[in-house]
Amino acid sequence: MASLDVTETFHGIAYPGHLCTKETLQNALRFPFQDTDILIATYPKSGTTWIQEIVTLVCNRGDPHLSQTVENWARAPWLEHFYAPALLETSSQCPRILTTHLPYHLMASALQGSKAKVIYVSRNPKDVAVSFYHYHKLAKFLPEPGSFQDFLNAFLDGTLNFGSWFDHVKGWICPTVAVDNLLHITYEEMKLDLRSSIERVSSLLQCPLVEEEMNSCLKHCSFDSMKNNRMVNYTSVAPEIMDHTKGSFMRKGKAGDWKNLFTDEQSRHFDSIFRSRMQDCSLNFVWEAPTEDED
Ligand code: PPS
Repeated sequence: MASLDVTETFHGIAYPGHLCTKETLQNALRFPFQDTDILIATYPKSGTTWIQEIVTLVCNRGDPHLSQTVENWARAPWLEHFYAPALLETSSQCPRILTTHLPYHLMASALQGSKAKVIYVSRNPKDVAVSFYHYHKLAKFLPEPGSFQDFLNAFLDGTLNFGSWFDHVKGWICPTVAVDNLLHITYEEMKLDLRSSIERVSSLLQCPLVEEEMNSCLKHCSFDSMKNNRMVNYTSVAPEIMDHTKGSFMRKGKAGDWKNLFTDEQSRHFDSIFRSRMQDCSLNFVWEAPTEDED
């Protein structure tokens, strides 16, 4: 494990050297998928931990034992992180739940011809930027974020760790070669109607749930449950790695929180870059919080 201030640059994208090396990133590109695998792909702060929890619960028919006893990164490891191969070698979990923040174009050849099921979660990018900004203050393996204005410029330029949000979303949603078995779900859909989002996941995974199992999934993947679950809230991470005095990983869990940080000018500038970068992609994002969720 490298020191916290190392950045690894791989195919033009920066990654935290604390978690990834060129070798671990290269290995992820050649990952031998099994047909039963489930791959969660996200740009950071888009709902990764939430979908990891949903998938874990659906695969276990609502039984929270695994999600309350094994940390998310151990039961749904990031393929590009240094610890993944050792974990997967000793795991008997079936199906395997895997996670990646890598862009589609880097994962394409490993996925080609595979029957693995892929779940891509996206979130409106203004909320992603705000969540990521706060996370940079907490996570000691990411660079200091500077002012929000500086951070936002870097987000829009695609120079942050994990690269450009625009390229990531467009790559996975409009891939050059169609990915079989890909479910695209948004953070806002999960906020608005968690039950039907879980139904879509259970249908992709061919794991139909009876009412009691569904209710258990709903209960255990609610924001309040997850905020209090040490297996997903990262409170067990050492303070040298995450400075818990600077904030919580499970911060607000809201849609539309960007309105509390963006100025009108920042929002207008963001909209114009968004329009130009996304003109070749017909995705519609939900930018406003549902009424009951407003601050
Ligand atoms: S990471 O670091 O990429 O794995 O982060 P990720 O899990 O993708 O994103 C963290 C944000 O997701 C919010 N979150 C939730 N929101 C609503 N309901 C549930 N159950 C939930 N679980 C996680 C979390 O609070 C982070 O968003 P912000 O806006 O910072 O609160």
